Amino acid sequence: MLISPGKLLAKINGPADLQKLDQVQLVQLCEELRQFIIDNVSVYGGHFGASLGVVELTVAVHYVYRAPEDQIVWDVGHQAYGHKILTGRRDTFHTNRIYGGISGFPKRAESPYDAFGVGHSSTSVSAALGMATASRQLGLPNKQVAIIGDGALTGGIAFEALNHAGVSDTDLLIILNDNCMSIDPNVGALKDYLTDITTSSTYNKLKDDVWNLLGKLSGIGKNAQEIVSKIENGIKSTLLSQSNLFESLNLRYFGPVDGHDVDHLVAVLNDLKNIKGPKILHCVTVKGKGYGPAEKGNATTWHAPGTFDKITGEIYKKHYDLPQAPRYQDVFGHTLVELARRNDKIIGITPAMPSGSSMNIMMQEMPGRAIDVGIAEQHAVTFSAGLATQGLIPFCNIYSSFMQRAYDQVIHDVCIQDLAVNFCLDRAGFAGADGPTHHGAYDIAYFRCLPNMIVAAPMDESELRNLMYTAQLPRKGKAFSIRYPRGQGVMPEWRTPMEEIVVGTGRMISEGEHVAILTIGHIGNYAVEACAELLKQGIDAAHYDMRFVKPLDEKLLHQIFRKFNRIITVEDGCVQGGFGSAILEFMADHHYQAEVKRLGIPDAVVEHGEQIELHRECGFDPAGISKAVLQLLETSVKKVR
Ligand SMILES: Cc1ncc(C[n+]2csc(CCOP(=O)(O)OP(=O)(O)O)c2C)c(N)n1
Repeated sequence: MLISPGKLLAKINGPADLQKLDQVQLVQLCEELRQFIIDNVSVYGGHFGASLGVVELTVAVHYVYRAPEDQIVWDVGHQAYGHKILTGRRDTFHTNRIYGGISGFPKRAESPYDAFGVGHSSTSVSAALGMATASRQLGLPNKQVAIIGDGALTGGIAFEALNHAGVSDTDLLIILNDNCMSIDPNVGALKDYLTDITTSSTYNKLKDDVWNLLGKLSGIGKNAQEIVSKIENGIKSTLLSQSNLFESLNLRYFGPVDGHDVDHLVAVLNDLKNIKGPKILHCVTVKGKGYGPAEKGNATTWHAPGTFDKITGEIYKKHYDLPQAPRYQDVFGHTLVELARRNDKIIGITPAMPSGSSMNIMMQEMPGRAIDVGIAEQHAVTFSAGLATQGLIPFCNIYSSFMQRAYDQVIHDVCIQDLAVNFCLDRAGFAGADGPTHHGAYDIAYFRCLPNMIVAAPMDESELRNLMYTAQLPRKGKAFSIRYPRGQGVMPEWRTPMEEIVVGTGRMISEGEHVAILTIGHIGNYAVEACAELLKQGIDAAHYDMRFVKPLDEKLLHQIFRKFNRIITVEDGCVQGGFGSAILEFMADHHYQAEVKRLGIPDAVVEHGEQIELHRECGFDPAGISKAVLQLLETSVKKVR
């Protein structure tokens, strides 16, 4: 179903067309853009509230700045739908996040208007500052704008960049898109500070007084450029730097302004464009703006609601006749509460993903026992390490791809000190529609090489519960990581009694003669399907769910390598350095000889799509596993001949 744009939007094939409009037409364009986003996302799904919240900002920025020469860098990028639509992707927007379609995030390979690829948060200021510094060095006149949310501003790298930007010789503009929301309500002292400077009558009066005074002194009225040159004389800096965090970092602070007043935004941006030096414009916006159900409803739900009826606001839910297996994240969330009730040393930590990880279940049921630390994965890990030094049992839940941010903290603060921190890695394996920035491809490889690290993955809900149960039992040191994928498991009756799994033990799922399939984690369920299919063709494949990549179940592996000389490994993770590599190392270390075929994520950037589409593309869906078995048997037979 192709969705028709409004009259003005239909004519915008790039920012140049937008810039031809009269400024008075921008309000209507905003309306049409907003409607186009609503029409599309309600049918095709995707991120929602954030893009609606920046419609006016997007139009104003593209009206005033000259992309792609001027570089507009979006943070996270989930709010950049309007930007995509205005920059030549209106007619492909219905393919957003769909296999083979456009990406849900800005992506350099997709468009020259996407100045920097994103998906993970808090990078925009660093990237735009790099571009601004390069322009200065190359003598280019172009401008750089970083657009960052109040949530993304809680990430450490954003502060590192502000710290640098304040002493940089650039004209960088940072636009702070402040809607008081991350995915869940934003947290931390900075959030309070931003609310404070937005609403504080004392601060705003002080600021107004300074500006009025400057206007009077200079006798030139409120022209921002001249005011700023006066400000440089020191009056503003002495008065305001004591009361404004950004001013004290040497960034000129403008605002707060209404981020939904497109006219005013255009006027302010036109002024700021000519102001030298690094500066920040604080825009106050509303997530979901202009769509009643999102504006009035739960902003977390409307962050990425799935498909919905745009008239009634009803979010479509699939209905099933039979009970369905739960999502792994919910099994994690409920099991953590169950364990925490019995073990008062347990504490939950999430970096800004309470609802994404289902840690919100514990936050609601046991306030104070689960903590959202903001978009701060590095801090989440070291904070967990600190908790562990005092004998608490942290369950630090971080998406596999976001954990990449905290690698040094895992090594330096957890593993080297041999601290017993539990890491639950959600979204391990292909993440699906979010694409390569979010695929949890590398965690097996990046964790299995670390000392004092246990690496485990459950094949089903019951195993997840048992691994979590095992991870909270008393142990001396060792980090314990448990990875599981996005989406549903396989057990509608998942509340099984919990029992310990001896660390480093795998299990046999089915016996066989011709070939052994070794799997790790949920992907083992594909192998079950493949074995059943192969059996129909007279091929008897054994299947082992290894459960641990580290330590490996060596006893079981000796049995396997003594019996089989044809082995297939399957993992929803990178093949290089992953689970299959661990099996090859075992084989080499123990002088076995076998033909080993490793299935998993190849050494390439795999784009977005449904998880099953990506598994198929990479050859480890059930049919791919069967095919690999047949090929292995065939090549072995040929070799014997
Ligand atoms: C490193 C990292 N951690 C977590 C996330 C998940 N995430 C995506 S959007 C988002 C909230 C961003 O909030 P904000 O920057 O305020 O933007 P808003 O959605 O409110 O417009 C989070 C936590 C991420 N993308 N990257």
